[in-house]
Amino acid sequence: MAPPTWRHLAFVSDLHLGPEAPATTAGFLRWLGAEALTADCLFILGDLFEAWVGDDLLDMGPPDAHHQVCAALAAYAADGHAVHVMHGNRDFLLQQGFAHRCNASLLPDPCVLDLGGQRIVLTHGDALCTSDAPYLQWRALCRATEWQAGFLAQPLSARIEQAAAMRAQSRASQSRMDTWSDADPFEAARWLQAANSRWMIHGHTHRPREHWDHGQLRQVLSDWDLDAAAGGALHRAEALWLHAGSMELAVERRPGACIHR
Ligand SMILES: [Mn+2]
Repeated sequence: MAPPTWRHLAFVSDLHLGPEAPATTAGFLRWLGAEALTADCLFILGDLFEAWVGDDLLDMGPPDAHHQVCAALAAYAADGHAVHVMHGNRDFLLQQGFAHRCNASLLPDPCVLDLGGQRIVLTHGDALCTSDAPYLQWRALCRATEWQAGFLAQPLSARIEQAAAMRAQSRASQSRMDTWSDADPFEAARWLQAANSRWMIHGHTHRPREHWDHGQLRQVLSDWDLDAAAGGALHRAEALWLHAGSMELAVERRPGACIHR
């Protein structure tokens, strides 16, 4: 249940921040210190980071983009903004050490945001991609406590190496596919029905748009990418805003960061 004092809510996902995305990371930090200050609450619906190998990275690794982002989120939260973070398929190992450091709370996936009686289902979106059976198998494995305990028991350097190998493998399999998997609208409709809701916000698919179907609204968040090679892929960075008035709720998509460098 959202506190009734919340008027402006910002939603982002799929920023894929980290040392390999310096422009996107800088763009997010700028946004957090400017436009995002008008939000009462920030929802990060998965894949804030390109990879997360364990919260101990913040204590042991040399300071890098991960530390910068966490420090900026902590400052943002200290300024009075609520920060809620959901796991994505890249940063599912974010745990309480991270949350504590950023003064953020971790959201279960999916969860329902009750905004003045309007029930909004929030999810990263990867579990909606039901046509990708191998991925769903991997998802079930890597979300299991036992797998995570085994992974986290390895030294940090071994985990960093392993994560890089997994990302390389994932990139290779994506480039072999003509289209990468999309959310299944029927699965989304089932989730909405189960949650007694008609409104869903998710990310993951990098296909930002609104889907209206049988009176149900599904809003897909934009990914952020300000590092794409010039002349190649488009630079993207967008936040979804909800503005709660006394009578109504306004929805807005706004550029999340200056796309000119
Ligand atoms: Mn994702």
